[in-house]
Amino acid sequence: MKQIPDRIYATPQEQVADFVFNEAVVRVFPDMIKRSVPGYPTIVENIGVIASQFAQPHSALYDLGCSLGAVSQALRRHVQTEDCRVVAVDNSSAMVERCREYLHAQDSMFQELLPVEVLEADICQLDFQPASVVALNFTLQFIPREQRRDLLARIRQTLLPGGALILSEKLRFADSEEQQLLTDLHIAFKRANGYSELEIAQKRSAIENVMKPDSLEEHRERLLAAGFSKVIPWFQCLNFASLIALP
Ligand code: GEK
Repeated sequence: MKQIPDRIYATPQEQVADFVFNEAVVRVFPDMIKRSVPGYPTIVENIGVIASQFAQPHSALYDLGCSLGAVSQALRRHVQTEDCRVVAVDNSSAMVERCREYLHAQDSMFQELLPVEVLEADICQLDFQPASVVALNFTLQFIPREQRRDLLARIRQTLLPGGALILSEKLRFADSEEQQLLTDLHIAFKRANGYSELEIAQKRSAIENVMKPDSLEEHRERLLAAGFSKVIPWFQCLNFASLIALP
């Protein structure tokens, strides 16, 4: 599938509005996330691989903040556990509409995929069904900080024994030198992927009120406080990381 290049911030904007997951973003999202998040394709594919180790028969696999369903597709490529189903959730109607189309296209290309449903909903208001795998792939950072612990506690309660939460996030660092170095390296990554200084600066001011990263220590403490027993980092590339949290 040909990807439309992300040019959203390529021309100067008088006032850069807060970032929203609207139709304009949906159109360029696959290109945007691949050129902005170091390690994204590796993380997505391996969420499928990891999920295949934790999936339990007769359970749900959640993809929370699914965007266009990249994680749902990876889950369906890798998990073959009996009677599992994928539940993909996003609160952007533009994302949900396109996600349904993409998953439908996957259905028409492959046989015997896990069933999937795509819900347009706020993940903070969701009634969870018993689940063996929950993926929050770069979504928690968009949830208001004061709601994060409660959401994680509800995910913990919905997880079956032997299941897992897979949590990927942009990280911030308490040490200012480390924070500066990794921020500079992330900017270098974006530059190397063809983003101009103007695009990098405008995207940064669009996203800074909307996306609030935490440190690895904050994630670990919050996950333990929410009832998880163990937190295992399995991937980091620059200031982006992914963790497995066990119930
Ligand atoms: C991927 N996981 O491609 N309820 C539901 N969805 C939400 C909420 C909420 N309260 N808040 C934000 N979102 C995807 C990438 S993108 C990350 C996830 C990024 C959704 C929002 O609409 C968006 O689609 C997604 O979370 C975050 O693996 O763009 O950096």
